[in-house]
Amino acid sequence: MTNRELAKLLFEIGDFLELQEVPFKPKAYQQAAITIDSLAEDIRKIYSQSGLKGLENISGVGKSIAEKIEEYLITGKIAYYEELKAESPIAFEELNKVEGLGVKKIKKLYEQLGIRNLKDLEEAIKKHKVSPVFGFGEKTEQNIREAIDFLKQSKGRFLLREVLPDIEKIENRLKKIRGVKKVSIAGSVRRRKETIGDVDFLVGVSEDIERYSVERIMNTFVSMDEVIKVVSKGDTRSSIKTKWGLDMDLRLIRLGSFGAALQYFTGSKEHNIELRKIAIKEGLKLNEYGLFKNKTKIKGETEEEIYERLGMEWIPPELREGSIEIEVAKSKKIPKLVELSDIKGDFHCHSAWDGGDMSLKDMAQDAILRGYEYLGINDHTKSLKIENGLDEDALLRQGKEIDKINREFAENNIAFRLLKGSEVDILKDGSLDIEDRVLKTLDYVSISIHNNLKMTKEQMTQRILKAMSNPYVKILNHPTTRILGKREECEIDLDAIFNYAQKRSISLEINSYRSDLDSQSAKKAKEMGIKLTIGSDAHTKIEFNDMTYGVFQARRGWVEKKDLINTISLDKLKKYWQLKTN
Ligand code: DGT
Ligand code: CA
Ligand code: CA
Ligand code: ZN
Repeated sequence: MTNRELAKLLFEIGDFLELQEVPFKPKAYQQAAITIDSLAEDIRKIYSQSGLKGLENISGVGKSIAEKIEEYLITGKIAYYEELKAESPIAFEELNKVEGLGVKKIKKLYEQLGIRNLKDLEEAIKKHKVSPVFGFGEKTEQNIREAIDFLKQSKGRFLLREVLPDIEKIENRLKKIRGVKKVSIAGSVRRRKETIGDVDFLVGVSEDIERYSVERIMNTFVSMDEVIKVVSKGDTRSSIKTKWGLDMDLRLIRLGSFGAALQYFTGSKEHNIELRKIAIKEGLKLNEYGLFKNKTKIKGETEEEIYERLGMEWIPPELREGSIEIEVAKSKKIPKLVELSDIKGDFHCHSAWDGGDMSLKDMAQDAILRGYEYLGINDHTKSLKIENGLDEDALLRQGKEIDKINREFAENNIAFRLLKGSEVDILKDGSLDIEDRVLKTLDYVSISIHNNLKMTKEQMTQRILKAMSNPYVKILNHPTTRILGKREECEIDLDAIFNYAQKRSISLEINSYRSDLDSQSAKKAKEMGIKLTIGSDAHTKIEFNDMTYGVFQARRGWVEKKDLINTISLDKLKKYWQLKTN
């Protein structure tokens, strides 16, 4: 993920410059960061093909920034960044992680209270020093306190979305080591949990592997560029700490036991305990080396044969949480879970109109390349001023542009359609941010809560129910407003929301970026017959890829293709939502 890492660095350079009140430069760095983050192409490839000139050709990247990118690609570092960081009295990275704190607030806290890091901030909050600082009300102090607690709680766990590409890169590298026959990721990563504690790699080798081969595999693993500390190194297991702070284990497994090890180390622990009980009932013994009868190994090479011998279907890792999956597998009723390739469109993405960086046409073209049949443009609305929310007029104008693009597709016989949507803000009183006369011109209306999150459960629920009563609403986005890793869900009566969604055939979104709905709630909605959608919430091209993580979330909620709306074809969608054909 060089693009993203680099973008983060450049963004931080911008932040440091902003802290120092340097004019203009911060914007330039931040703009370059946003562009690079959204590049479809790997920046290393651009550089290897076209050198410094290629970098300068990226829009928003001037000579000076291009040189810093080059330095990063060659050395893995930017000296200018290191200098700024060393010079800065503030542990900016740390403070910036606190939800609700940005450059301006951090600067004010430093200037007025001398707060340099998280510890200082905690102290100041304890002594109620923060609220009197102008611009910081009682409520902000409370919010900051909660955000710090949240940070501390989630410490040590990583968002799968943020680390999986790096993990897969390492997986692929392991596959290429001589002597390695098989590689699989196990543990919570294989179960596609939304957060993971560490990474568990299994490496399969032949029964008669030579010592030097074992050495080579382990040496390669512990000497990768990403390693900052070797925790342990042995013949069957090694552990490392990576530069991201993420720990990784590698276990060497003989192929004859690979399935058993994969089953065991995939977990979850709860699932394993249940499974072992079943083995015992059958007079067998199950462990990471195999399934044994007396002292003889009867199964071990593949997971499938182990589950089969225990009288059940193979269970997708996403379902292995020790709930009902084993019962269901015994009666051979494990559903066929939704897959990324089932997805035919995305209803949640943002265009340049509301501050994203994709033109409508760019977005459509990207969606076509992904094999989508439709893409719903779902920009924010006017009450979200920082997001450049659209007002009624803008939405109508945008609708005209979408019509025009769709006409071009039709003329060229391209069976693809941009849909006119909107992510209409639910105001404090539950009314919608856009008038009905405009809502009715759209293909679909999706609604979201973004502000005033601290209401009582009763108030919040009433607010959402009222918004859902608008006749044009088709989707309730991120129903609990949680942003995994950043913000807890708000107080809300999900049962009431689900009941009403069921009654009015309103679809609920699984938002990829926020992991909201969570998998348990998604399962419940599915069981009630509520149709779900998975939305990427992309603001940049690269974020369309986040659909993958929404699919994982859905799979963990037992969701099938038929439970989703954005798995149906354009033709079916036209009927389902009664879209006007054009
Ligand atoms: P994580 O790393 O916290 O996100 O979660 P996991 O599930 O990856 O847990 P981890 O890395 O501690 O262990 C990997 C798997 O190994 C776990 O899912 C199941 C198996 N395992 C670990 N410890 C035990 C245990 O004490 N009993 C059983 N039955 N299985 C275990
Ligand atoms: Ca793990
Ligand atoms: Ca582990
Ligand atoms: Zn959105």
